[in-house]
Amino acid sequence: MPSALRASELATPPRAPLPDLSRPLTPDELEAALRSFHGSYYVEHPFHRQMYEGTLTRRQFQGWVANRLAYQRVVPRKDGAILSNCPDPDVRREWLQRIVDHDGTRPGEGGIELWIRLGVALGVPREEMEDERHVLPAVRTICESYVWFCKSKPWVQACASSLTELFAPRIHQQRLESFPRHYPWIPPEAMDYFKSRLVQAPRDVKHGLAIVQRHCTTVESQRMAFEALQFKLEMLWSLIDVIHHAYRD
Ligand code: AHQ
Repeated sequence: MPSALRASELATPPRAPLPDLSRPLTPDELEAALRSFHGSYYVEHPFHRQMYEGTLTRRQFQGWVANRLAYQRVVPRKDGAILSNCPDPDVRREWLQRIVDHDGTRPGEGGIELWIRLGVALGVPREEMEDERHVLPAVRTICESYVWFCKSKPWVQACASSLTELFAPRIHQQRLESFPRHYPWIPPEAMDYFKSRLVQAPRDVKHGLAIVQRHCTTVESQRMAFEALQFKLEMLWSLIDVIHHAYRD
């Protein structure tokens, strides 16, 4: 008799059945199978639903932006881990751009700076963004797990974990549309980060997908690519779940 046990809210992302791997998938089938995980992307989380439906409070926005900086700051570190494990100079040359996108080429530039400016636009003082005083221990642990994953797994699996960005344009577009509509107190310059990702994410996905399609040609390597994507989907879900529960009114 199954128990009546269930978490108090949508605590687990909707899960699609794993793709059928009775034989290796062709590159196009592999892309379609990776895209079939879209239902588990954290855009479906109640916190993000509240965000684009217009019911998020300033405090929730500020808790979110301050904590999400911890994620933005681990991105170039996990990309550095991938570079350290990747033997292919062509891949390294292209993957390197991701670090420049986040760190810029000098202080005061790059995506992490744009995220800090988003925080200031949402009302969190720059000093409180930069010193991470509001970052929850669980958020920091979850973000570090992404770095450890990319340090410890084969580089192609680490590349596969970045393919949650197959689904990211939708979440950035939703913010660009919903913020002006529901949150007139948010200044337009706050959108700069999302606009930058609408350009960078599709470019990164094209590169990451090509790597996975080129290297994952067996049932086992394709299964590991799905497991890498599943890990990252659950990592992002955990991240927003902790923020959601920490800042509920
Ligand atoms: O701002 C984001 C970003 O720079 C990245 C890098 C990429 C990766 O390599 O894992 N993933 C990612 C994501 C960013 N923003 C998230 C958001 O919700 O704003 C989405 C996230 C992703 O989907 O992985």
